[in-house]
Amino acid sequence: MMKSEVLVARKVFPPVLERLRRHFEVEANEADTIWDSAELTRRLQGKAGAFTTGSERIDGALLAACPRLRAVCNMAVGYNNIDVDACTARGVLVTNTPEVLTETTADFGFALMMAAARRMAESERFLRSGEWKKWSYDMFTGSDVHGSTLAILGMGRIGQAIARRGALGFGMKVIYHNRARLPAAVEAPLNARYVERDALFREADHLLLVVPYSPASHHAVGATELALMKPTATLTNIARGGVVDDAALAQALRERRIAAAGLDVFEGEPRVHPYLLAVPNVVLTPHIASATVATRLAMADLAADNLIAALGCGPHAGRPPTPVNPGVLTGR
Ligand code: 8YV
Repeated sequence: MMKSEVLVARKVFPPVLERLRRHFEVEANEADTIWDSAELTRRLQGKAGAFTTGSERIDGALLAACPRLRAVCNMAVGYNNIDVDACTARGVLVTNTPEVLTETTADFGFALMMAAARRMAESERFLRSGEWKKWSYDMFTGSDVHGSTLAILGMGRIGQAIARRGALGFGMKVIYHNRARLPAAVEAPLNARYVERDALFREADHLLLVVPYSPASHHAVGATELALMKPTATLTNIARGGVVDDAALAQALRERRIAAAGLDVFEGEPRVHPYLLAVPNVVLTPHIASATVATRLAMADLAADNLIAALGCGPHAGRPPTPVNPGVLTGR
């Protein structure tokens, strides 16, 4: 039987690529170049499947120009880089990588929040630059994490994993806001309290953003929300750039209207707003919340499993483990 052709749009772990090669004719991006949409469209000609990451944009125009495409398997839990409705309309299956990154990403979100609260990046820069001449009583005093109020916007899998760390490990009071209130059985072990949106910003000592990006969450945190926050509060974003208005945040940080921020994602990344680069009270990391070797491998393996099954190969042929638009499968 002729093997289907697939495109692996970014460099991945060699064993994952080898596994895909057992089932498909694979065009791989060994140079790990970021292709623009024209180049991506050109490379996808004749391909039945695509292994993508958050860096590739799959929209209606691309789909129209790639009529043989049947599956887009994203190596990410978020899929705001993909127009899912356009895919569904064309019978293209979309898959993502939930679960496998939950705990790793929660670890990082918590670490970033702690780094912001305890001014770790700012104080390290001070030490490295040779400015540390003496101890002083108020040098890099921050705000406590233990016993404080942890506010979570977006109480999905990762939000709940962060809440567990805060409630069970650090004695934090957990409040959250979500599209829908969680069942009491989920709230109870965390002592988590559902609050209205404004109350979340007002009551937060440490606010963590874990909402998926969509037009509804665009600039969910802007000047208005920042104005509600305590001057001692921190804000940590491990969700997506665009959930926060980065210019408004930089201004609030500069004017110390909130104490500090931890940011792993940015509007228009890998570009970072120059104002954010200029303020001291922010910890900046390059979208690495899921970046442990084990988790990235699990994500790549799951994306590969999805692609193999979506294109009718392997032991789970026709039953990819984590479809985003499973309705497409029933139509096949
Ligand atoms: C990825 C992420 O590193 O899973 C997600 O949604 O944001 C990260 O884990 C990134 O999207 C690369 O695909």
